[in-house]
This record gives sequence, structure tokens and C-alpha cells, in this order.
Amino acid sequence: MGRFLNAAAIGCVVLSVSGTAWAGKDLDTVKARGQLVCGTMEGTAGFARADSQGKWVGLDVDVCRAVAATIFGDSEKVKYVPLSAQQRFTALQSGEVDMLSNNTTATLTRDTVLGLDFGAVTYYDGQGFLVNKKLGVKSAKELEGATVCVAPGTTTELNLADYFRANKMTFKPVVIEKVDEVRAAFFSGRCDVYTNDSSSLYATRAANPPPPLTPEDFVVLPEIISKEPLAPAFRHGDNQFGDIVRWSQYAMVDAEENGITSKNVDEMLKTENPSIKRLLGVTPGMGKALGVDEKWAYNIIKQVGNYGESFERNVGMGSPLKIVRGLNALWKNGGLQYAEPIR
Ligand SMILES: N[C@@H](CCC(=O)N[C@@H](CS)C(=O)NCC(=O)O)C(=O)O
Repeated sequence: MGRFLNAAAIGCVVLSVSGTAWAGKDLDTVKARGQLVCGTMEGTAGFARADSQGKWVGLDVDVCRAVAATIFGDSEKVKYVPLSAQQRFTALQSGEVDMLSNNTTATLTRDTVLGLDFGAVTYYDGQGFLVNKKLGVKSAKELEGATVCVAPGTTTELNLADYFRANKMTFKPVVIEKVDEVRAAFFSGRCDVYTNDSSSLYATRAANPPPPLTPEDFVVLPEIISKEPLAPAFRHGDNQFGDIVRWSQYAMVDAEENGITSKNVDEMLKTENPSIKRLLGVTPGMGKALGVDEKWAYNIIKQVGNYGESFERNVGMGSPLKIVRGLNALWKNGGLQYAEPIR
């Protein structure tokens, strides 16, 4: 009996990914097109949004750029497709995009039932609550009866219900798909609370209050109610493409671990350190193993930077968001960012 159930479950997964599930196909498509198509957010400061010149920038955008640098030696060979939370998985399954680099949380059902795979975690996040200071609320435990703005098709929506149920509180959801509209509903006072990954709340607070409102009018409550490991997603089936996405991220973290930056990478080509020589392709082998140019990691670091540079520039102290490294510090500094060995 158990065996039949398993077969049925596996059959379901195979069906949902049929046509995309053989090695090499996705990578071949990307190469033939000469461009990576990266599904990203609709627009969140620091993580992914088009600047005033229409150029996409942010921590999530840098992941797309790193993958393009690995495949093409050129981080600019990316087309960005903004997607709502509700649109993102269909866009990936249908082949409209090659990968997602937005604020997607890696979960068991997305990995299995949706026929996806996840790369390394690019940002360890958790869900929080943003409120107007004038409400005088200091803790999420004071939110009994609150009206809460939330986006559909997200882990956010599910965790919200779990949290209020677990704490025996009630709430009124206001469910809005488009991020601009959900923010507008919150800022206009239609909801008491906006809930999302706390990264998005910091971004919303820093960049989106319509004047005369300012970031100082809002506060992110102290409770973090979930784990949201945000990671790039791609279709299950092309292992080489998956390897490229995963190791591109690790190369950025490994570069930070080894003190290699976009500024000093040329100098580092002359080092005697064997780990650095391997990463930068001075000692060949890693590129061949991944099926790309030996300069793959050099190109990422030179054009995009190491993980810490990307973090600081986009969301850290060098940015309006001023997010502390926290869980996203290197493991050596008490965080969770840890690159598997490049050897
Ligand atoms: N990490 C949560 C996600 C959240 C999510 O996608 N939230 C949307 C709904 S507001 C968002 O923040 N979008 C921002 C954007 O598109 O710029 C998940 O994977 O379900």
C-alpha cells in the first residue's frame, strides 16, 4: 500500500515537471539565448528594483548577475522579469523565467510538489510586523483584533494565521496581490499592520512612506515569527544549471571568507594561497568541474563583488536600509553564511 502511495506521489511530481526534466536542457536554453532570464520582485528597495535609469539593482539582482557572470563571463547578460508572489511559480514552471531570485522562501512543498529546487540561502530572513508608531503598539502580542495587510500565495499568509491561532488572537486579513497596492493600503491606514519578511518591512519603511509620512513614523515590532530562508529557485531536472546557481552564490561567500573583493581581486591573482588560487582559476580545475570558464569566480568577484560587498552596498550600513548582518554574517563572525568548500 505504502509503495503505491509513493508511486502516485512521485508520478504527480514527474507530471508537473514533464518536459523540463532532463540534464542540460535549461542551461542549453540559456546559452543559446545568450541571456539569463531572472524572475525577480515587483520592486523592493535594496533587494530588487529598477533605479531611475531603469537598471535593476539589489542583493537579489546581484545573484542573477553572478549566475550570468559564471555562464557568460558577463554579469550584464540578464533580463529581469518582475513577478508578484502569486505569479512567480507558474512563471518558473512554464519556462517564462530560468530562475527566481526574489524573496522566495525554500520550503518542502515548493521543493517537491511544485517541482522546483533551491540554491544556497542568499538571505536568512524571518517574518515580522510593521506598524504606525501612533498606534502605540510595542509587541505583536498586542495585536488582538488588528487588520493585517498581507500578500496571497506566500508563506507570510500561512504563518500569520498560525501565529494568531497559536496565541489565541483574532485578526482581519486584507489580502492584496500587488506590492504597491498592499503598501498603499497600509500607509493609507486601511490596515493596522503590514506583515512580510522583515527584510521587506525594512525596505518598505525606508523607501515607501508617502510624504508627509517618514520612516520614523513606523516601527518593526520585535517578534520574528518564522524562519524564511530566501534562496534562488529553479526547475528540478537540470542539475548542471542548479550547480551553477548554487556555486555562484558560494563563490561570493567564499570570496568574503578569503578577503577577496572587487577592488583587490586582480592583486589576489598573484597570491600563493592555494584556496584563493583555486577559486580564482589560477590553479585550474573548478571551472572545468562546473562546466564553465576557469575565470568564473574571478568574473563574479570583479563584476559583482563578494557577498559582504553586495550586502553592505544594497541593504547594509552603506544603504538607506541599514540592516545589520545578523544571521547573514559569515559563520566566522557568528552568522550562518557558510560556503561549501570550493575544491
Ligand atoms: N518569503 C515569502 C514571501 C514573500 C513575498 O513574495 N512577498 C511579496 C508580497 S508583498 C513581496 O514582498 N513582494 C515584494 C516585491 O515584489 O517587490 C514567500 O516566499 O512566500
